[in-house]
Amino acid sequence: MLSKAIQEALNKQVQMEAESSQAYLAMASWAEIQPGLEGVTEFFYKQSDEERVHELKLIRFINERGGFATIPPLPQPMITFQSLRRVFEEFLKHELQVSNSINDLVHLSLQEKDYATHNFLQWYVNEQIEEERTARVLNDKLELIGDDKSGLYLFDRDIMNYRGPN
Ligand code: OFO
Repeated sequence: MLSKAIQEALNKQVQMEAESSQAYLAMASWAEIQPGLEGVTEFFYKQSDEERVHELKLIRFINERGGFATIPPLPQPMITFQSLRRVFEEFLKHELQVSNSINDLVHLSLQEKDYATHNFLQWYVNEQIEEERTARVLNDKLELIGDDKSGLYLFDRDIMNYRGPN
């Protein structure tokens, strides 16, 4: 059985994952109407889908453990961006927030001696290592590329195959 504090914190995480999914959906939609960003578009549609999977996983866990997962209302995410750089800066910023939130949850699960939740959260801990790394690498690449058009062309072409250095 989940404690009240854990249930509340897990539900907050449901909201965060749903907001991530919305934020990346907005990035995908913005990229889709820019010329030549087909790769970036697909990348963010896929990121958005993954965040929804993260959300669902939490919902199922909360309910399976005798809690009640509450589906949250969502604010509108950022929908327009001054540049591709800005999109990826936001992506990294967002993932860092998610990591912080997961870390707080892990901390709480230990405080509450909820080892099942602690165990469940390890999947998210590992996922965040990957996501943060991806976001950092892509930001570094964009910084190197600057305004170089052929660099941006290759960035867009390669991003769909980018899975991180593992
Ligand atoms: Fe990338 O945020 Fe979910 O876990």
